[in-house]
Amino acid sequence: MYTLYYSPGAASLAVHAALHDTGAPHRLVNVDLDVPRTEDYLRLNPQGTVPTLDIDGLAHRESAAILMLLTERHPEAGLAPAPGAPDRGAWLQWSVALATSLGGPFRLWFYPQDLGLDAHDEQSRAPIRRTLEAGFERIASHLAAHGPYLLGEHFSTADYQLCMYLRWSRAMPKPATEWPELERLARLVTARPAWRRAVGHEGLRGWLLDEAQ
Ligand SMILES: N[C@@H](CCC(=O)N[C@@H](CS)C(=O)NCC(=O)O)C(=O)O
Repeated sequence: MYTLYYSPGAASLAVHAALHDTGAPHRLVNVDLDVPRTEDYLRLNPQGTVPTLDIDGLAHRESAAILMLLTERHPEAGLAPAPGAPDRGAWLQWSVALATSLGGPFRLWFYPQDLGLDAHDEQSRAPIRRTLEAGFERIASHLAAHGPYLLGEHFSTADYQLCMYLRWSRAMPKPATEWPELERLARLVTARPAWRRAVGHEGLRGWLLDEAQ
């Protein structure tokens, strides 16, 4: 049995959507990130972050790793190229690259305390913004040549990761949807029934979903 510890719209969203794709029964626990985590939760996840996916009593952390684990446990869901398939390496590469090149900077964007700051100012925000926009640019160029998904014609969990990060940029000075290839991918991914179910359960509104209907 799966239990997903999540917070609406957080790094748990990609995992939540993938869980719906697997069709596996799962329980959801909403972790309030505005208050200190409980001792019980810190035992599951010492960093106090979401997501945590409990699988039969064993806690798993890190959204990219959990997504990879789900693809391994549910090969029939078709969420990743099978081991040995030609584009398996590209899928592994994107899964890790997105977590580091977008996930890392986004963490600094939303958590200035990670940089020892109480709050961001223009000066502290500028290099993070440049890094994220350079990442969007690189990914958009890739999609222009090889899209519409990261692996071409085939959707994979890496697209869930990317879509989640693109969503996080929606209040940035230059949202990711200003890159047409990124907007196209976001529309494709947010139209998936599993994504829609996840955002519905999390009570999220807007961001392409309403516009796309
Ligand atoms: N690299 C981690 C990042 C997890 C993360 O930072 N989650 C945020 C929400 S998006 C969180 O739990 N923040 C609460 C906190 O740091 O106290 C992952 O992808 O799972």
